[in-house]
Amino acid sequence: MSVIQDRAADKVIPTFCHGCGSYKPRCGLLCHVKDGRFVRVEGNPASFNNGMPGSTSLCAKGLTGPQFVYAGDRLRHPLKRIGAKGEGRFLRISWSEALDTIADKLKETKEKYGPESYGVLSPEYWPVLATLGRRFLNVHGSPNYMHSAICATPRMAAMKITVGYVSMAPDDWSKTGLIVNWGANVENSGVNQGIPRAILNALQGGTKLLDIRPMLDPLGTKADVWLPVRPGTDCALALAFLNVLIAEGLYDKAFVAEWCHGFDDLAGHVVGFTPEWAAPITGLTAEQIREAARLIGTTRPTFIRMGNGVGDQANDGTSTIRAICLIAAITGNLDVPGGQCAPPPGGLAEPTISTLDELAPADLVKRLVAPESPIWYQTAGNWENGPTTAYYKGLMSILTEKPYPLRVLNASCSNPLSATRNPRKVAEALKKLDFMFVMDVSHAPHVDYADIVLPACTSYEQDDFFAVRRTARGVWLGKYNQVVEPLEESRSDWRFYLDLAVRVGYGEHFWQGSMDGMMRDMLAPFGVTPDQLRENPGGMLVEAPSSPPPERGEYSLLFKDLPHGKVQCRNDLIGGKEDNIKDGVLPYFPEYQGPPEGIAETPELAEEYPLILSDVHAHRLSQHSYLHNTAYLRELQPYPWLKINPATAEKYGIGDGDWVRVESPHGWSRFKAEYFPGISPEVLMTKRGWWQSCDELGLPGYDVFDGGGEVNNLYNSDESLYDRFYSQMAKQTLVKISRWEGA
Ligand SMILES: Nc1nc2c(c(=O)[nH]1)N[C@H]1C(S)=C(S)[C@@H](COP(=O)(O)OP(=O)(O)OC[C@H]3O[C@@H](n4cnc5c(=O)[nH]c(N)nc54)[C@H](O)[C@@H]3O)O[C@H]1N2
Ligand SMILES: Nc1nc2c(c(=O)[nH]1)N[C@H]1C(S)=C(S)[C@@H](COP(=O)(O)OP(=O)(O)OC[C@H]3O[C@@H](n4cnc5c(=O)[nH]c(N)nc54)[C@H](O)[C@@H]3O)O[C@H]1N2
Ligand SMILES: [Mo]
Repeated sequence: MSVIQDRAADKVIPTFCHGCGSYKPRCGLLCHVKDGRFVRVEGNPASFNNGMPGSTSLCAKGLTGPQFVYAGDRLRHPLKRIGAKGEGRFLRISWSEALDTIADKLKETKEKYGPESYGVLSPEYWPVLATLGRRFLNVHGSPNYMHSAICATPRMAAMKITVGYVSMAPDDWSKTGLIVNWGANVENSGVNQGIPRAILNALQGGTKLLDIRPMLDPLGTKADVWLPVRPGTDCALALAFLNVLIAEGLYDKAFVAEWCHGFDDLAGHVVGFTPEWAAPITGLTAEQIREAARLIGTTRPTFIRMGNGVGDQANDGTSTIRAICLIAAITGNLDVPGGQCAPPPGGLAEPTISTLDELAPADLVKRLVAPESPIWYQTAGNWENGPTTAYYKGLMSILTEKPYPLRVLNASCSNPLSATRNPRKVAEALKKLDFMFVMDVSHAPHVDYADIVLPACTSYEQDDFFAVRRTARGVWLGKYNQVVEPLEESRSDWRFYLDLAVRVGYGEHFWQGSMDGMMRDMLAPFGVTPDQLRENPGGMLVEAPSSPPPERGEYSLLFKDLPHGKVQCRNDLIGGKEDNIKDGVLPYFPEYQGPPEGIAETPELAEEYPLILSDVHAHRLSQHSYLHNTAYLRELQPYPWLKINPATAEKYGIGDGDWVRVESPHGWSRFKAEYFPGISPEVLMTKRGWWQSCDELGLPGYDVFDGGGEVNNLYNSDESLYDRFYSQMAKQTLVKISRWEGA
């Protein structure tokens, strides 16, 4: 490990940040240690990922690394439950007893109920779960890797089935004529990683910006056009854009003739979806919609950045992304410089573990308890790293026992009472499990339902993983380094998995517990060793041998896996095939379904619940539902907030900063009103995940059930409404509000 000396610190250790979702590229850090304590952190100018070369910048989350390590709610010892589930009474035990208990239970339930009775929660492909966790499932014989169904992969799949590839940001934003920021939160999700700066630079150079998000976010204030679409109605907007583009001839006729399958049928399909049709659904005016469509149709090249706010968390998410991809396609923007760029051909991906699939039984996918997408779609070419069960539906199998119940759950690195919908139902399911173990850094609410609890160390207390960024030239790789000793008995997630595998008797597939063996295996495809990475603390670029700078517009290659080798305006890949609910077939053309509850969708309900509620996921002052325990961040974001238009607030007698009782047809939670004129008077927005307390500031955590601060308590969880291709769940509902008078 490289150690750089400096005046104030005893040593300065380079490593990488974990703070923007574990699956995202990570910023390079220099961590200052004094008297064995992690005291300060700054950006590593030698790193590849802090905004621009040589930058020492970090975001607020990155700067609070030391507070995260020494937070008061850290788990410090292995525990076993002695009270009732949910009660929170535990007894301290040894690591050895904890590992033996879990290993015995896994062996016993495999024997008694079959290996598929074991499920692993992994809403976003957390690296340790996507690699070691997946291998463990394969060796054990269970397919039940439980992905959220609402993080990125539904969006990626919808892109692949429509245009054959998952688009990425342009190599050079200055070549882009129009950026459409559609449900992407670039000011928050990865703020220090260069994209906001690249966009602002492009705008200064004359690039236009169309921002499609319900709230006026910082980037929206710089936009040429901001469309405050009603949450969950993007599909109607996209269909209306297609209507205008086609009706007004604003499409690339040569591209359409050569590369689009079923364009005339699509044109027929969208005839009725006029801006006048979409206006009362989306809350926009027909003129706003028409003008925005013309902007897209007349500006080349256009790049549409689709984020988690569009497609991933709407019941018609697949149709929405299909429609948006078709907008990009027919306007001739697919894989042109500055446009909807494809990733480099071939090349290298994330470091993973070899033989992941080979270790799995051949019929594994057929045993999924609740397939995230239809089993016919879950093939090696389509999945990220193996078959997936949908998170919420999988948890519900515990209650319904259909097609069989999960019996043992590994609920580590994820928080099922806040990540998905309907925490009450989820808690019921957790209570009914035979056995659950949780490895976490903090005492998250689901910990109280675990049989065995394991203390995880933070990324600053271990050196078992890599930072990664895939670029057009190859893959940047960096090695994590241990900054300080793990707190008390906390351990790395990687160490835990290797040790567990050996105890269950799977050692031969887990390098007999050797971390070095695992790392060498993961790095082998890149031709580098852990030691080489240690010598390059800012990271190193591994050039992809088979990928020269990409040629843009190689359509015969890009569309080669699509029927007819063309863009699917009429989707022959999924159209007419059995849907994932198994009571119908998937549509050939994108179809608007809309939120389960909405002003236009359920007008009767809107009489009692007149306001629309939705939320953001990424926030620059938190990571998922945690980091609310660190003082610097909590000072800036002290309470579960509710952005509300002042006119709406005044109508209901709610002052700025008042607590508000927000009640939907499914439950009630409370938030603090934040007057915000940049939101439609009929829409309210919040952020999910508020269970954590901040001991240093004496600020409380909140319950995840009725009366707490959790927005997921308010949404519809009816599985029959979920997206019929990829199980996306809506995060929009109708609510009524009043001032909350409680203490
Ligand atoms: N700081 C920080 N960074 C993170 C994370 C984090 O927790 N904190 N998490 C990581 C993870 S796991 C993910 S998935 C990514 C997500 O990162 P992004 O894809 O950028 O997604 P979100 O934060 O979900 O933001 C979605 C945006 O869409 C808007 N939006 C909400 N509903 C709608 C809607 O119905 N229609 C439209 N058009 N817009 C809508 C929201 O206001 C928000 O601005 O971020 C990653 N990076
Ligand atoms: N309403 C609504 N719900 C959403 C979203 C939304 O936009 N709106 N977004 C969805 C998305 S995109 C995602 S990805 C999911 C995310 O859902 P989850 O990944 O389940 O996120 P968290 O609830 O923050 O749970 C993460 C847990 O990991 C713990 N943890 C942190 N670091 C470590 C570590 O190093 N090791 C271990 N073992 N544990 C650690 C934290 O303390 C926390 O308890 O949420 C989804 N849920
Ligand atoms: Mo996510």
